[in-house]
Amino acid sequence: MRIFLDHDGGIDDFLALLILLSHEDVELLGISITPADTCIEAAAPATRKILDLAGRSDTTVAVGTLEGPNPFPSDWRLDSYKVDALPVLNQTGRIVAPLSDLAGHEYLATSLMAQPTPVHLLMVGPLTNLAWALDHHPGVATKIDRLYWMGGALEVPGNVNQDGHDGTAEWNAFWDPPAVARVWDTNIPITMFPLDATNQVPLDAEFIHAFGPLYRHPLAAAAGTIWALTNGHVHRTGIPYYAWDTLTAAAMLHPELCTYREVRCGVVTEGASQGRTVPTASGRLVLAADRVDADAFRTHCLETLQQ
Ligand code: AGV
Ligand code: CA
Repeated sequence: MRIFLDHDGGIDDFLALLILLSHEDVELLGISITPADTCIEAAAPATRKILDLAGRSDTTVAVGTLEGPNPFPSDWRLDSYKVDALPVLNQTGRIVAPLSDLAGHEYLATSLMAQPTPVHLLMVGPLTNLAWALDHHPGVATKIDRLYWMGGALEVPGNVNQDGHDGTAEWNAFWDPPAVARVWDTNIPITMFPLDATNQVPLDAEFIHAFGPLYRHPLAAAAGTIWALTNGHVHRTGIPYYAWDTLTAAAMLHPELCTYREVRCGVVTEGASQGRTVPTASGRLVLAADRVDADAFRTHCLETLQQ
């Protein structure tokens, strides 16, 4: 399966990458990073170190420079510095996986345009880079077999908790609402993984502890260590940390982990509900992940990451 990944450098994004790397049949064509839920200067080396750890140092990473209107909280963004410093990712003291000379959006567009046949595009952050690519290289739409996107909230509350916002939006949509509208305005087949689905996969200490006995497997050691950084989140905030992006990556490769339903939805681009994805009869048709087999997902993570 040929896949291009765009992630935005959150803890969960690195786990999504680890899931891709744990599948031998995944041909990872390249990675662009969106500077959203991250400090990009830490996210780029962390991403390259994960590629090196997985023996995929031939994969190129491109640093995104485009920003949406609504910044992420800085304490979330700083998590990327913790990931980049983890001993499990710094065992050799050097980085091999190359950095692109191109900015993230340009690398995404160029890589897709170079594909002989359409590929899967996995986006686990805002849609900013793809929106730019569509505006500047309209042909990219024909190079995407299907977009798999972690984002949106359909029948459940959003997760944005900011002054002036009504809380109906999910963060990846809220960071850059016009980008969602731009992507919606295409014929690209889309499977979205909204909070309705990802709310079913909160992380808990028992699951994270289960990686301990797998520590001799490099990808499991990295996954367990990175996930351990989220431990206690629920005690500090009252809200669990979820496997939002990890589920999206796993279900792209193993669709049977979820059920799906067709939904028509629009996106609010301005005002107090900006970033809200609203089911409406006049909206754009997408496939939305619905029910999740959470036990199968957890088992899948534990089994595949020990490859
Ligand atoms: O809204 C979910 C998205 C996912 O792509 N991100 C985290 C995942 O990478 C934003 C987010 C929501 N709540 C968060 C987030 C939290 N408590 N910490 C960090 N990021
Ligand atoms: Ca993310």
